[in-house]
Amino acid sequence: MELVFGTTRVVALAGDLTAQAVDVVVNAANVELRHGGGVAAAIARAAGPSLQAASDAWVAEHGPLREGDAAVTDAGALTADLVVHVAGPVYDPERDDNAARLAAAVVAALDATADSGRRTVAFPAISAGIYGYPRDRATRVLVTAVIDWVAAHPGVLDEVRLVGFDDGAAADFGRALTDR
Ligand code: AR6
Repeated sequence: MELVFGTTRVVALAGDLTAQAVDVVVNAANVELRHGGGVAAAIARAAGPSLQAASDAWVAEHGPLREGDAAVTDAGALTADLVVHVAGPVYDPERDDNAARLAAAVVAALDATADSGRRTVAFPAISAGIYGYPRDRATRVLVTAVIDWVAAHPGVLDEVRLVGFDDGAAADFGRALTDR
């Protein structure tokens, strides 16, 4: 599934985020940048030890990542040049700001990608794993945030890839794109 907005493609697909041939891979991190589980652990494993070391150095210098901010590290052995780490919200059904917090993570990742001068970026379904955000809703929030950002930043990125780990996740991204 693919939509084109000006010169920017927004693509939904199934696959392994760590294998994407893009400039920037977005990590669904925690604020400590301790990449112990989920897609973060997969990225850390595929990138090699330099990624966790760079993440530790980032936290030592800046303190824990704030929600709505991004930390940029090199990508070690990944095909990508950079990893942009953002922390999505832990989903809390008692709160009414889950979507705004998730959208802020997306914006932070896209801003950091643009600031780096890179033009292609791949996202996982941030918050939709260990952080418990219902995946169909998380993917809608992610897609809306991406499309709004792309509309506000024409010509800045060539491709935004939304990578579901399985066909179900890719279908959620695809539906969210189609329904826009
Ligand atoms: N490629 C693409 N998607 C993946 C991959 C992969 N290799 N592996 C998992 N996913 P999660 P969160 C999907 O839990 O909910 C970590 O421990 C997965 O199926 O990685 O934001 C961090 O360090 C799900 O749909 O991220 C934090 O502590 C999506 O990626 C915490 O988990 C996100 O799941 C963050 O939790």
